Amino acid sequence: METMDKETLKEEIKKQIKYRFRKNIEDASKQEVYQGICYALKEMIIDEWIDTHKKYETLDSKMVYYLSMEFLMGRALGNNLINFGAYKEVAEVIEELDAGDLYHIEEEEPDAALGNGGLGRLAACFMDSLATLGYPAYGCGIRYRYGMFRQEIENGYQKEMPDEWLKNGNPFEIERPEYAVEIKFGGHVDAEYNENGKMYFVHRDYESIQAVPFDMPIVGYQNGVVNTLRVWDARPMHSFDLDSFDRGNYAKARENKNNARSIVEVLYPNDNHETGKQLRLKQQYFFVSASLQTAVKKYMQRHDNICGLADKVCFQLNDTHPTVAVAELMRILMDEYGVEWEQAWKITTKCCAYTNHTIMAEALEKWPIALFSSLLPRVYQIVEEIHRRFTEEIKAFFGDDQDILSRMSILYDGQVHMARLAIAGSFSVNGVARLHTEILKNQELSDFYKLTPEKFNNKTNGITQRRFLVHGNPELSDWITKQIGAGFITNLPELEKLTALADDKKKMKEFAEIKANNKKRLAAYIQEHNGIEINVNSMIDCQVKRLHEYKRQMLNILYVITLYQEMKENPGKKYCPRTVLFGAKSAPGYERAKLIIKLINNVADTVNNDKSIKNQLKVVFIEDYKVSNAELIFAAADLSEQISTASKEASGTGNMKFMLNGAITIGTMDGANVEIVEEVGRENAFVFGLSSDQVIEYEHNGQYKAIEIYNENPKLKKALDSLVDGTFIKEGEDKNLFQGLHQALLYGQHSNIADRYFVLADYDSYMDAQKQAEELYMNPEEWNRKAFLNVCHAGKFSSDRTIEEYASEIWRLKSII
Ligand code: 26Q
Repeated sequence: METMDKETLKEEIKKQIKYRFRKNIEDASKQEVYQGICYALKEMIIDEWIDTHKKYETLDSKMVYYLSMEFLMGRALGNNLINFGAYKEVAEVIEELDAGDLYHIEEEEPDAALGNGGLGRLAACFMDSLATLGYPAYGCGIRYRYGMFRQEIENGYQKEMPDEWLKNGNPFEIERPEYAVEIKFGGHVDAEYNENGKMYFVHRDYESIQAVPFDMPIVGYQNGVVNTLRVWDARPMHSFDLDSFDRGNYAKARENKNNARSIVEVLYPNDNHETGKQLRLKQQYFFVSASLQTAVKKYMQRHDNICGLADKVCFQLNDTHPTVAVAELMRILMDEYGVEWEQAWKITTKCCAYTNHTIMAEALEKWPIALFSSLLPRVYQIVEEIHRRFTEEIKAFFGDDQDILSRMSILYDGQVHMARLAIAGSFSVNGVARLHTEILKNQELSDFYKLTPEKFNNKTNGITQRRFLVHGNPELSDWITKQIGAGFITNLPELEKLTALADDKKKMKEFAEIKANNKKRLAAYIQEHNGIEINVNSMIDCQVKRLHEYKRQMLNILYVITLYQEMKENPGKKYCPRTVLFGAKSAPGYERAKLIIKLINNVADTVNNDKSIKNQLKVVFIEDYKVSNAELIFAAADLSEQISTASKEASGTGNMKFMLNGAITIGTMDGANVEIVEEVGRENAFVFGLSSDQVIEYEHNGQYKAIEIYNENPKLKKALDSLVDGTFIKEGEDKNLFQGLHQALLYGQHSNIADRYFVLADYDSYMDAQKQAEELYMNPEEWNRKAFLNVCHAGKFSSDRTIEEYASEIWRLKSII
């Protein structure tokens, strides 16, 4: 907040460039200017960063440790400048120095893509809100050498390229070798007895790896608070094994070194899908153990009795990925601090809280016992004992019911069930949207809910308006500030005050112009990165999110195909001009998802090159969808596609980002869409499709027959059959390329369930909803008004609200401001 005057700022930037690159600013590249600004800014925030942590210590604040395998941060510079309150000054200074413009300099920064999608981005939004609200918090994660892969589209196919985000260094991070800790893998455990005959356990013949923390500043919004995201790097314990070195085997001596680093080499690029790879479990234990050891050590520096830990520390588990924390905390308490089991369990279950992000069965984490116990022998022993006691508890409550035990046992069928361990070891279990939490309580986790109803609670997700409005859509943000002041930047419900302007023609025209400008900005990006020209006067219709069958990009492309076929049948007819944008990464091993990407690209090719369509329909697959280009897309969108099969999308957060930027939702009653529609009013959205109850009912009774729908609906039949009649097959391609997709929808493939995600069931009502959208779009004033009301009613969906709820209802934190 202590900003410098502009002249000092200029000197500082020039100085940084000079010392780091031996260059004067006029000779510096854009990358060098970018780094110069980062280091100058770092200098400005460093005192507040130090002071924030001093304050936490002096106040002996209770602290939340947000344990997450993923932090999808995106770029830091722009946001740090905004939150620090120096964005406009720096932008001016850069221009005065003739060093380019800030928008383009920001593009020099690679996205920190240490996450897959929603779950990782949520963690990043939470970091921003925690700092802005002044809550004592650490984000704890892994410093992956390679984050989410860079996506290239080649011939319509996804190609994965390594994400070398650290290539030019990471200006904001600080390495903290003095806080390195030891992590132990493998070996075996021996029981021994001390002189009093008390048994204790010794872990022997393990392999040690060193965890070295890197700290990244999380700047609160103009409040003097700077929190820390701490990501762990892995190193060999000793730089090389002297023993083998002495024997002259240098290569062997280096081997161990490579092994250690392989733990943090790469983010697993699977979203909502479990893989069961040993290295993944290593990653989990690695960062959890490092974070917990550090938290406990820090606590013990200020307190003499470990028993009060839960008064000062809370570990929030971001999904089951860090669940080994439950057993690791038990281990630390018992083996390192001599706490007895009962007492240790009390402490642990007062410290841990678990957030569930999915009900998709294939995402549930399970580890083969053999793998788990050989990698973490001592931790496994503890899991066994937790299991034994939990089983007693289940039996005492439900009786000896094998069905119930098969659904609740931590150890079952040769596997460690992580969600069950997380629930048993936590005092809080939360879902991420109201509907999702209800499904957890009444369906997926109903046994656990019966056993411990007091643990269950909802925390509807949110997003940070600092990134997704102030930074991503500066024109709209400035305009809103002119209308109602800047209060919404830290208090999003103030957007409600805008509602009064909905009847003011002039203001509504200004609002529409901002959207038009943002479309031009996006068009320039697409032109530069995809080489495609888009019609900025068309409806910008966006579906950007991970590629997953349950998210139903398939339903969207089927509509596109239908529309295309209609246009071909009615050559003279005038249609609502539409640009359909897709952005999506597929897990590299998810073949059907990859085929859907190929289908979208082939449809795009056919449609975009068909002269008879004129400018009425265009399809664009945006390569390498990521946080930084997402910001541009949200700002420019007219229509927000949120079309998952009801009950499958836990919350969604892209839906909120679109709403905040004045796009209208076309969506199912799934996840947070339910609450979005509740806030904005059903008349200001396009709602369609089966309800979650209907979907769940079909899943139970097996009565759903996709083939009947197909046979009874000629339009749908025509659209679907175009997948197998060669319409979208290019020269030289296998004419059966898309047969698998056709098959999966009509008859089922591999899994043998036809149309698992009810695409055909929702096709008709989706068509209707799309027709309504087109009709409304042809009436620009009406469209604009509804889009505007979406902005006005987006206040609930700030992650500030979400974090306030976590802080008061789960963590019991006190703000330092
Ligand atoms: C698990 C095991 C092995 C490898 C990878 C994984 C893995 C990785 C990522 C499993 C799941 C994820 C990510 C899940 C996710 O992003 N879930 C989304 O969370 C959002 C925030 O709560 C919700 O809005 C979305 O609805 C939900 O899909």
